[in-house]
Amino acid sequence: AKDPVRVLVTGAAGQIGYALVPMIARGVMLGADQPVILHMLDIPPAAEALNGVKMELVDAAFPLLKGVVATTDVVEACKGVHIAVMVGGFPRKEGMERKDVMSKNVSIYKSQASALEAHAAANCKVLVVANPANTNALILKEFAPSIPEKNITCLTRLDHNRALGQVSERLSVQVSDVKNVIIWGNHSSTQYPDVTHATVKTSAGEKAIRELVADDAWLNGEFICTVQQRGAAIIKARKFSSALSAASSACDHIRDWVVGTPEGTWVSMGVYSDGSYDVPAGLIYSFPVTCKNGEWSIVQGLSIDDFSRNKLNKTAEELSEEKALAYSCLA
Ligand code: NAX
Repeated sequence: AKDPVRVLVTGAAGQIGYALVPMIARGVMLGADQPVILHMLDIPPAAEALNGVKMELVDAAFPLLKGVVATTDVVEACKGVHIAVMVGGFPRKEGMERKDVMSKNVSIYKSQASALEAHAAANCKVLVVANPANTNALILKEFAPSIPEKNITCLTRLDHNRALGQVSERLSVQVSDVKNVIIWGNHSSTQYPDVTHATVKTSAGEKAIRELVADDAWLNGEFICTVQQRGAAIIKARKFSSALSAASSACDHIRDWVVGTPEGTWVSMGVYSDGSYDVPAGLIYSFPVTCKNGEWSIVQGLSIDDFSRNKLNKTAEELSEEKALAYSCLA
């Protein structure tokens, strides 16, 4: 039998946490033969609710779940973890300035970075979900310098999956037959969902989405807006932000990173930019990646037309501004 993998979920008493921990305990994230020990962190006001989640995990009698640590102590939470899914953060409340929200999250991610650096297992893989996800991940990277920068990522897989879903609905094809969309940039409304290289499996082989949809106005307009604004549409409909889809996409992100992407398929991940596609180095930016042996690599050599170039730049500019704002909060 395999040794259990320790998975940290911060903000575990929240909405996404409540959807995510049972998925992890069922093997959705790491596989049906991989035992797990869940480490759940939240803040003192949520301690009782967190304990309730722990009770439900016990009650569900998950065969793969070999232990649960539920705590408000960040050191205890980070001890020996192999995977850290950072869902906890400070939400933007009505009337709050962007800078105030940033400042709260910068201080959270700074201190959690130090705890991970000191107490997590060597080679711990980190996924930041909490917004502003890219910039929180960047702060975490800055304050955990001994964790390899390749191990610190943020979630844009939900946006990627939303793009697959929109194409599948538009063409009335199975979502599993659609692949290689790309989310470029920030997990925000400036992200660029790009279908230029995406394909659909048909009985006549793989076809380009641009050929099958044959409606550039839709692909360059409504499609992009729908994906960018999907989070807001969910809030409007549900009165709460996306939770089950966020949790499921977080599992997809970690699973593909650990197990690998299928041959010929890429996914979107927010990763530390090395300057590929002329994206400024030193931002956490969403790129198309393939994964193998537990490491991601940015897909190289894709053609970028003027329409796309402009959109890649816009979202990079926003991330540079966020980075500057985050650093001004540190000063
Ligand atoms: P909730 O408010 O339901 O849960 C957040 C939890 O984090 C709460 O239980 C809170 O007590 C806890 N928390 C706050 N500060 C903490 C700290 N310092 N340490 C540990 N825990 C802390 O929010 P939820 O709907 O679960 O969303 C969580 C985060 O995900 C938000 O920042 C949200 O904006 C972000 N999202 C990111 C997405 C993505 O694709 N990257 C999509 C979904 C979601 O909007």
